[in-house]
Amino acid sequence: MSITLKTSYQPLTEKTAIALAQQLEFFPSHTELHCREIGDGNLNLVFHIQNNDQHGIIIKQALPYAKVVGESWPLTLHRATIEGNYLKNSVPLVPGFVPKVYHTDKTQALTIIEDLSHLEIVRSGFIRGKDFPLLSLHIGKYLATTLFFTSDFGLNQQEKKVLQQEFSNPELCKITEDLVLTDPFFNSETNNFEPELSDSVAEIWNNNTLKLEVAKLKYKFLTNGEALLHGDLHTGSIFASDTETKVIDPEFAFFGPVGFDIGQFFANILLQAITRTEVNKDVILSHLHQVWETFEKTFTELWITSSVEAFTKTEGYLQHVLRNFFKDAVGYAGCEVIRRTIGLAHVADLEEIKPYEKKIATKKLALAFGQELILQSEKVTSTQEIEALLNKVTEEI
Ligand code: SR1
Ligand code: MG
Repeated sequence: MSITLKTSYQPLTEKTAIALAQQLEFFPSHTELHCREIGDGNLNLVFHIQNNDQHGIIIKQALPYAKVVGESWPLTLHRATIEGNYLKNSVPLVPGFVPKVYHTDKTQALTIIEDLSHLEIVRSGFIRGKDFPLLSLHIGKYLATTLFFTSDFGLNQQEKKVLQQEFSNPELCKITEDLVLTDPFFNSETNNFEPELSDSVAEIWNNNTLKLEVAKLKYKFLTNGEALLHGDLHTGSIFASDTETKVIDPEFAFFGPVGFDIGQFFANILLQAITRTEVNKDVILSHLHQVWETFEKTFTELWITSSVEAFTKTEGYLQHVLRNFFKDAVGYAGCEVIRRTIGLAHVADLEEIKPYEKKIATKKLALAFGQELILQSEKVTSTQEIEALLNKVTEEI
């Protein structure tokens, strides 16, 4: 059966995805192909196409609305162009840590990348008890390299401003501004939480000191274009194995505060850590320590070897910059922990906890811990102190 592919935007089906792969000659003609729609995220279609020898590609297509809510929430297809451009920009910087991009199509909102089916989404792997021993070493290097070379420390001022225009991403930024940095702190319609959490949630909504800190973090997110961020670096945006790590889904990319990317990674490690018992918690927390250690070390090396900014030789400047990144990361991590507990988009780490009473107790812990992260972000100066804070909140609750 021959399938005609439209020239105007058309959501793919498993059949038309195969037809597209054939038309683009990813496989020799007459090869038998198998396709499955595997998208389990909130926004897009994802097709995995393989031949009988297990060689394959992944076709990602943006939908013109937010899948998690439905057609009532229209969403720009331009995010596919942002995603393709981010990956193309990152390949030369961190070739090992992002997938190869084979093809992009603006009209069809497509990004076709290498097959990653030999890897596993980190969030699912963690829930199954996997360790991913190199994950935080890889993500620390990935963060330091992508962020340094798109910041004013590693990129020429003119080039940065041009790149900043290319990565203007207002609609996707608005999602984060609302869902991460506003709605969970007010009685907003997008929030979604169990009635048993009402008292803890009311505490958040009534805490002016907390809200003032969140307001500052949101303002930084709105105004501080430090470097090109991935913009949604949670453990569902990372494929890994024992030896490999690939960061995917950079459709939220834009120039924002460095601490946001680091903080989202911190938060999603911590969201997994709080679901664990003392016995198997350390292996997860080691990712928290190692990601920052690696980030700090790699960023410092790049600062010394590859800086384009005259003031980077000024004593104390690097320490000042790193301190601000860390402080912001702790604050943004707190916002992410809270929004993944009571906001619109939840995480399986918490949702899959059984029985129900244990899920509620863990969510209460997440809310208390998220608040502490935000409130203590000025004081906390190391990941060991974050761990100590988690232990303190766990004991108190
Ligand atoms: C409506 S989108 C909800 C969430 O999914 C994405 O992965 C982002 O994390 C966003 O906040
Ligand atoms: Mg995503």
